[in-house]
Amino acid sequence: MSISKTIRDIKNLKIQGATAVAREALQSLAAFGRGLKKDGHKYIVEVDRAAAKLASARPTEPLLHNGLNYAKSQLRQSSSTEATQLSAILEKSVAQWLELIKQAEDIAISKGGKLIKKGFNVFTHCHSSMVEKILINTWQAKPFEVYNTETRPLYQGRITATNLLSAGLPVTMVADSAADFLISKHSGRELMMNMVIIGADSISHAGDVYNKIGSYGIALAAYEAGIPVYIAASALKMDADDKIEVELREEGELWRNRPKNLEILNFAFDMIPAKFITGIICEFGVVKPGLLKSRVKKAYPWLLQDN
Ligand code: RUB
Repeated sequence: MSISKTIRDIKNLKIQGATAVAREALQSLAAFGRGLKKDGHKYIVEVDRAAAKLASARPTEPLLHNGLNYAKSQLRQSSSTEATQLSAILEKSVAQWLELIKQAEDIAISKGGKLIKKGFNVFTHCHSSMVEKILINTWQAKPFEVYNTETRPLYQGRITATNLLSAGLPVTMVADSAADFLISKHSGRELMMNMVIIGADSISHAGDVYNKIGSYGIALAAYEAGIPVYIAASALKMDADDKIEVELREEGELWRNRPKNLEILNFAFDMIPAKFITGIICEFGVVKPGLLKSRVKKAYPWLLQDN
């Protein structure tokens, strides 16, 4: 896919979720590199330019930003100057990044599955491919119930519900505004959630997690009710600069024909403080949020170079 089409699809959420965004963007960078007929420095400058455009398509996505930086650094380290050789390096670095994501997913599926017990009520929010994979892969062996949110304003919860239902899992949906009450003890014994499991877009060095707007309230309600909150996400989502910028999206997503002069703040994401998080399910197993940075430093020393 061309860079501009990929950016369009990412911006309008045809491609959604941190992993899909990173995957598609990196693949389109590799395709762009294949078609580039410039040698040496000019090749690198063009790739940098395309990577910058892809990075700005969604500002709250370190899996994308770190992947682009990885591919750019591999190009810079090479002594090759011919376009065909540079293209092969770019292609290889993208393949390596995608393989790291895949390995993280495989481990998370197995480690995350162990946390779910037969008969559990599991609560999730938005649509995370990582969470979806964990739930689907675990359910056959030990059936449980899933509760999820519709996820306003763009209803990504419907993607989760549809995909889980097609895989045979029972799903009950609530409005976003009902999530905190459902999770609280006041919704009654039968509706007690056993765990919350949600994805992540970005992880700070202290282990705070940025995810779809609404995640903070859900985690707060779970913390108050003593329900464990797990985040399923590759550690490659750690924000290298630790300066995450929360994406503000177009006002019309919230109200297309809104009254004139109405100000709308359409936050795409919010932040769950590390203290509400029981564990991050990732390629290192289930890790306490405060300990993730040291694991990242060891496994991916290039990711946090100056930090
Ligand atoms: C999606 C979202 C997901 C994370 C993780 O938001 O918040 O929970 O991106 O997804 P949006 P994954 O729909 O705005 O992209 O586990 O697939 O990486």
